[in-house]
Parts: sequence; structure tokens; C-alpha cells
Amino acid sequence: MKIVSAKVIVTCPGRNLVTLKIMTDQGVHGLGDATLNGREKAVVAYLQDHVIPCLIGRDPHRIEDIWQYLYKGAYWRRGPVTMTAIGAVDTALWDIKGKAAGLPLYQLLGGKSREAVMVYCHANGADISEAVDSVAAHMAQGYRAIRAQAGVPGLDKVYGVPKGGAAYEPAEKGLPVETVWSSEKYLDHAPKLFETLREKFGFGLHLLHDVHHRLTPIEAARLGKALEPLRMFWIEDPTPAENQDAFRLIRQHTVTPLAVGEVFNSIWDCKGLIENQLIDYIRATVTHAGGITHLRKIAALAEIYQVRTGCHGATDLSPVCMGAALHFDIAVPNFGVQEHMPHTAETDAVFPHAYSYHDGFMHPGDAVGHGVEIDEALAAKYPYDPAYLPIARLEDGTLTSW
Ligand code: CS2
Ligand code: MG
Repeated sequence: MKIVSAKVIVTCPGRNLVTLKIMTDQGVHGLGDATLNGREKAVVAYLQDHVIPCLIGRDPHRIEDIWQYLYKGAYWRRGPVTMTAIGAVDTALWDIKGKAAGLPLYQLLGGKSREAVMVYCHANGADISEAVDSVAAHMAQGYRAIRAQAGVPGLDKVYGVPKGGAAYEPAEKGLPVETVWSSEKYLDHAPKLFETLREKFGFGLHLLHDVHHRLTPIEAARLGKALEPLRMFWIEDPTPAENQDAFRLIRQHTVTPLAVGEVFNSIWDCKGLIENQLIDYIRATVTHAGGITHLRKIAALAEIYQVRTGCHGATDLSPVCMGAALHFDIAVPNFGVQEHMPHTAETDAVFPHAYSYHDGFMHPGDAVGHGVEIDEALAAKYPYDPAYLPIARLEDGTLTSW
């Protein structure tokens, strides 16, 4: 079998999504998600100008060799653009291999390690009362694990809370929106949200929270300590993770489980965190961390240290990512949880898929490959619409992590 062509499909059914489609001489094609929120066109160019020309004529079954070629052959290793491009190629090649074998992707990854994949959803509210109602609504949909985010008194916009009850989509049209952040106001408020949720719903529900890189290590330690009686499933991205040692300081002060890694793009971003058991869940996923091939290696390292997976699954990852991730999730031995932000109806129409949700769990389905396709004619009806993620400043104007 030979790769004969490949193309990059950019579509915007509510938000920009980038898909790589690889075609072979035997009529089998594969899809990979190449979406990098706010930097989509950089990945499009990297694929079109520097990757696709090198793929033509290659045997698509040689997944590992192509991965090594694109990683080591680039000379300039790692980084979100490079690894998202490699991730898209890798996912498409695993899709092709599954289709050629007549098997669902999970069967190529060792088969099922569980019957279904526990997922967590996003509940949010402009205030604690609204967030409580949102958690109740998601419990009614069967979710057993729920991420809760709420507005913070004194702050106009905070991460994870949409305006006017719309679905949360952080990227906004035009140049980056500037938001104001106060860790002091947040730290006074966040514990109250989870105290209220535990009082209302008890401890039979997994509660998660995304701090979204906002705190210093000692502030994160303070938050983790304050939340200990509330038995969180995890707090995510408590502090920026470029300095992996920062998590040592948090670990010294709290047993609240820590999750990190949605912005990681290689094993080198998390090797220290995992080997020193500074985290409990690794959030990397197929799109941004080099595809199935590399994510398996991250998960294998994590397994040795009893770190579990918790793949990123926001709506700025396409259904192609969700499909591939669910095949990975149902097979990987040290699975933890899968993020599930349902896509819009328009997005689901552009990306017909075999995966399904039922009563707090998802299943990849048994279609061959990863089970996600793209309706190119429909995709063409939604042209790219430039959008950026926000930036954040402290109240004194200092730029900080959004
Ligand atoms: C978030 C994401 O899902 C999450 O945990 O951190 O919403 C993140 O903000 C976006 O994926 C950024 O594009
Ligand atoms: Mg996050």
C-alpha cells in the first residue's frame, strides 16, 4: 500500500477545526485531527509545506518509521505545531491500518481493557447557585464525573464560564480578548463552590476543577489543602508546568490529586512529573502529543508510576480526536477518565462518527479504524474564521497565564 496524496481540510462549524486526510493507492483513507486552537493556520502550513510532500509514496503501514522520520527528520524537535502535525499524520495512519485490517482501532492497541470509558463533563455558572444547577442538570444526564467552574465575585470573565449560558468556547473572533485575573479573589471563592456542591450532592459524585495555570505553586498548595475535605477527583493545571519541580512544592502540602498536560506535546514535558510521582493524571491527548504512537509511550511510562490517563477533550479538539482517544482510552491499562465536551450539532454533522455517549460513559464503537469520517462538501460550507484564545492580566496590568 502507498500514500498517493494528502490534504488539509479547514472548516468552522461553530469553531475552527483542521483535519488531515491521507489517501492511499488502495482507496483506503485515514483522518487525523490537526487543530491547534488560535494557531490553526500554522499547523496547516506545516503540514502542507513540510510534511505532506515527504509522505507521498511511503507505505502507510510503517507508522513508527514515519513518526520517527517526522520527529527526528525535522531536526527542530517538539513544540505544539510540529507535534500536532505529527499527531494528525499518526492518527490518520492508525485509521488506515485499522480499515485495512478490518478492525476497530482499539483491537490494534491490545483490545478492550474495560467495557466503556468513564467521561467527565463541564458544569459551570456565573455564580455558585448557577453552577449548582448546572451540576444537577449534568447529573440528570448520567454523568458520574463533573468538572465545576464558577464566576468569581469582582472578576468580569473567568476561565470556563461562558457568557449568557452559551456552550463554552474560549477562542473569540478577532484579536485576543484581554481579561483581568485575581488569584486572591479566586482563592477566597473556589473552596466555597465545592463546599456547596458537597453539601448539596454528597460524595457519590466525582468533582473536578480546572485552575487553568493561574496560581503560583504555594497558592496551588493552599488551594489543594483547602479542598482536601471535599475529596476532589482532581484539580487541573494548578500552576504552569514548564517548571515541573513546582509540583514538588504542591505535593509537599496536599493530597488533593493533580492533573496536568493538555498543553504538553511530548513525553519530555512530563517525564519528571511522572517519574517523581508529582501528578496523578496526565492530560495529554492524541492531537497535540504526537498521535496514538507517542501517547501510548507516555501512558506506558505513567503506568509504571501508577499515574493514570485523563485525556483532554475540549471542543477545540475535533470529533476525529475524540474518536481516536476513545479507542486509546478503552484499551490503555492505566485509564483514568476522558474529558467530554459535546460538539455542536453542526460539528457532528460534518464529522459522522461511531462513538456514543450513554449514562456517564462513552464507547468508541466497532467501526473499522477510529470510526470518524468527514463530510467534505458540508465542511466546505463553513469557511475558516480567525479566532484567538484570550490573554489575561492581573489587576495591576501585569500579563499572566490565561
Ligand atoms: C480546558 C480547555 O478542557 C480543558 O481542560 O483547559 O478548555 C482549554 O482551555 C482549551 O482547550 C484551550 O484551547
Ligand atoms: Mg484544562
